[in-house]
Amino acid sequence: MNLKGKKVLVIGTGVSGIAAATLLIETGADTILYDSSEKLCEADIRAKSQAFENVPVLLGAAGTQQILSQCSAATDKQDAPPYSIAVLSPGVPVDLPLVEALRESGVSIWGEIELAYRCAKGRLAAITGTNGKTTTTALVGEILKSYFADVKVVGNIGIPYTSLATQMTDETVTAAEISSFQLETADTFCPDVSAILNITPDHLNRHHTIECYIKIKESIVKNQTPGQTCVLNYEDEALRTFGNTIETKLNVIYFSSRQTLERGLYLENGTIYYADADGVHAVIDTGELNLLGTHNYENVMAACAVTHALGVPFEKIREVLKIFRAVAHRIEYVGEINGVRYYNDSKATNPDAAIKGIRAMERPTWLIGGGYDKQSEYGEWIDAFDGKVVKLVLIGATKEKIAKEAAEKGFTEVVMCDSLEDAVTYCHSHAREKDAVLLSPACASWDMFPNYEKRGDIFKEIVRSYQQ
Ligand code: UMA
Repeated sequence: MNLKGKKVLVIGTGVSGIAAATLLIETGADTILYDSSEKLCEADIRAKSQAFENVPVLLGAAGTQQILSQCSAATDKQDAPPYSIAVLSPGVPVDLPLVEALRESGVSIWGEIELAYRCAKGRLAAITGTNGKTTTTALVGEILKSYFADVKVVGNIGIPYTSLATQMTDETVTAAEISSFQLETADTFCPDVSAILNITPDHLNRHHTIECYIKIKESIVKNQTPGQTCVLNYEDEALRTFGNTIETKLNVIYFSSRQTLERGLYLENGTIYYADADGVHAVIDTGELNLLGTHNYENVMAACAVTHALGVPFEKIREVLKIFRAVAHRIEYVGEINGVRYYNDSKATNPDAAIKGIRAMERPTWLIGGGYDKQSEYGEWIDAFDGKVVKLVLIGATKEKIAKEAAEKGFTEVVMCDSLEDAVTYCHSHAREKDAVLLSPACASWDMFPNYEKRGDIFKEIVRSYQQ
C-alpha cells in the first residue's frame, strides 16, 4: 500500500489513533493528528511517540473549526479535497458533522482497521458478535500459536491492528476481534475466516436501530469470496437466517449449544462434537475446560471452527482447550473475604453480557451494576436475577433508569451509591458467608472510567485492599 506523500488526517488520539499515525508516518504519509477533546494538550500527544515531533496536531473546538473550514472551502470551490484520507478511530461516529463534511469534500473515510488491513499480510480470522468476542479471539490466538510460528492477536481486544500490521508477512496468521464500530468503516477488509458469535441489542445510541446493528455485524462477510469460511451461531435466529443467504457463496460452519447438527459443532450431554462429511468426532468434554457457562461453550465451539478452518488439527486444538483460562474482567474470580467470593465481570458492558454473568453465579449475589447510558433496556437482565440477587447496588449515569425498570418488574432490593468504592464497601459490610459479590454492570464504563478494564482493575484493587 503506497501512502507516501498522501495527506492523511487521523481522527482520535487514543490507542488506535496513535498506532494508525505511527504506521502512516512510517509509510511516508503526510500525517495530521486531530482530537475533538478539549482536555488534551499538544505536548502530551507529541510525547506519545518521537515520530510525532513535527506532526501537526489539531485539538478541540478550534481544531474542529479549522477542518470544517478547509472542507467547506474545498466543497464550495470544487477544489481538491483537503486530505486524501481520514482515518477514524473506532469511537468516532461515522455520522458526525465533521466526518460528513470530510466525505462531502471528497476525502476517503477509512477506519483504523481498514488502514491496517491494507498494510497487513498473511491470513486473517476476524471475530465479531455482541458478546464473547474477546474470549473467543484470545482462545483462537492461543490455538493458532500452538500450531503456527507467527501469530498476531489484534483489534478490539486492546491491541490496535495498525500497531502490528507492518510486522506481518505472508506466513503470519492473525486473529482479530472486530467490533461493530470497526466494521462500520471497513471497506476492502476481507478475512479468510469470519465468525459472528451472537447479536443482541448493544450500542444502539451509535447505530440507532437493531436492524442497522445487525447489518453492520453481518457486513464482516461482505468481501469474502467462495471457498472462504463464515462461522455462525445456529441458535441465533438472525444469524441462521443470514446463514441461508450466504450458504451458496461461502463455506458456512454453524455451532449450536442446543441441538445436534448434521454439519458443524454442537454440544450434547456435556461433550462438544464436530460433524463433517467423514462423520462425527468428539472434540472435548466440557468438564475438561476451565471456562464456565453455556455461553463459554459456544465461544469454545466458535474458536474450534475458526482454527480448524485455518488448518489446525483437533488434537492440537484439544491440548489448548484444556489449559485455556478465562480472560480478565469476564466473570473473573478475584478472591474470598470472610467466606464471600468476589467476581469481576466488568466486561459485561450490556444487559445481555450481564445476564450471562448473573446466570453463572451459584450463590446469593450482591450485584453491582450501572454506568454509561447506551439507551439499553434492562428488563431481561432483571428477569435473569431469578431470586439470586440479594441487593442490586447501582452506580453511574444509568442508576435511576435501572432502579425504575427494576421497580416496574417488582424488584425493589436496590441501593444507590455514588462511586464504585462506595458500592464495594457497602457489599463488603453487608454480604454474609457463602454469598458472592459480582461487578457486572450491564453498561459501558465511560461515564466514570476511561474503559471497562480500568473499572475492573479498580474493583479488584478495592477488593484486595479489604483482603489485607
Ligand atoms: N474522539 C474524537 N472524536 C470523537 C470521538 C472520540 O476525537 O468523536 C477521541 C477521544 O477524545 C479520544 C479518542 O478519540 O482521545 C478515543 O478513541 P477511541 O474511542 O476510538 O478509543 P481507542 O483508545 O482508540 O480504543 C479503540 C476501541 N475503543 C472503542 O471502540 C470505543 C477499543 O475498544 C479497542 O480496544 C482499541 O481501539 C484497539 O482496537 C474498547 C471498547 O470499549 C475496548 N470497545 C467497544 C466494546 O467492546 O463494546 C466497541
